[in-house]
Amino acid sequence: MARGAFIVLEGLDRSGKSTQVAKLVDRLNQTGHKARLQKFPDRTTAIGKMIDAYLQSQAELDDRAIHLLFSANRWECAEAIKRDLANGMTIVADRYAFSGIAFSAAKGLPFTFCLNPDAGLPLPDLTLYLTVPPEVASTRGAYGVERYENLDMQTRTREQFAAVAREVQARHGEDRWVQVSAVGTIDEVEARIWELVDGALRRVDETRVGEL
Ligand code: T5A
Ligand code: NA
Repeated sequence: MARGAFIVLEGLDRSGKSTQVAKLVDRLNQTGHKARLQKFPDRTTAIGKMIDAYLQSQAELDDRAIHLLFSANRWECAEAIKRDLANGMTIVADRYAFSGIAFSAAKGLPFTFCLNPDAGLPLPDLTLYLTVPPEVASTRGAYGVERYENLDMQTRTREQFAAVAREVQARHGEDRWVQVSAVGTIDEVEARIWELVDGALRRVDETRVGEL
């Protein structure tokens, strides 16, 4: 049995990740694949509840401590991801380690500190990085009340995502990280994503999932 593909959608706030992840999971299931959604942070676990409180400013945490909690939240899901992939399930993740690195580096933590805790996690077969200019993002509703939802933090995170992209492409190959314009209607963006996912599904032939 062929293993499932591990596909990640990344991008700045309001780029439409959650909208597109939901559509992609539906379309995969409608076209004969088995697929499921994996949201990061997963706010339902014990660690996820601490992250949720932090994001809603109900709790204060040291920058390094919250960085490690975001990573721990991925590690507690890693075995299930590997097991499901091996059983032929395609997993579509709404954010992953790359958000963790970019957001923490944008706060000023050293880049290598930000990378290290996620080393060894399942390696996505394809990461689609959705990009929208800030002026388009701002038409999709004002930034909300959660931590990081402000223009200054978003600008610095955008710069760090560029560094993350270079790192992933250098270590794992250019075809693992692809930038996708998220400008246009939801259907237009969906069509762009589907074409890239379709290509990636054909390339996933090896049985073993790589490591970050
Ligand atoms: N974080 C996360 C870390 O610091 N470290 C980590 O390790 C991780 C994993 C929460 C925060 O945590 C940080 C990053 C974040 O700041 P979250 O819960 O994923 O992360 O963030 P959300 O606030 O849920 O998601 P976003 O604001 O980023 O939004 P999305 O998912 O990009 O966008 P979506 O799909 O919800 O769409 C936003 C709005 O735009 C509309 C939608 O209908 C919706 O109203 N829309 C469009 N409108 C017009 N045209 C289109 N093409 C549209 N597509 C969507
Ligand atoms: Na979202």
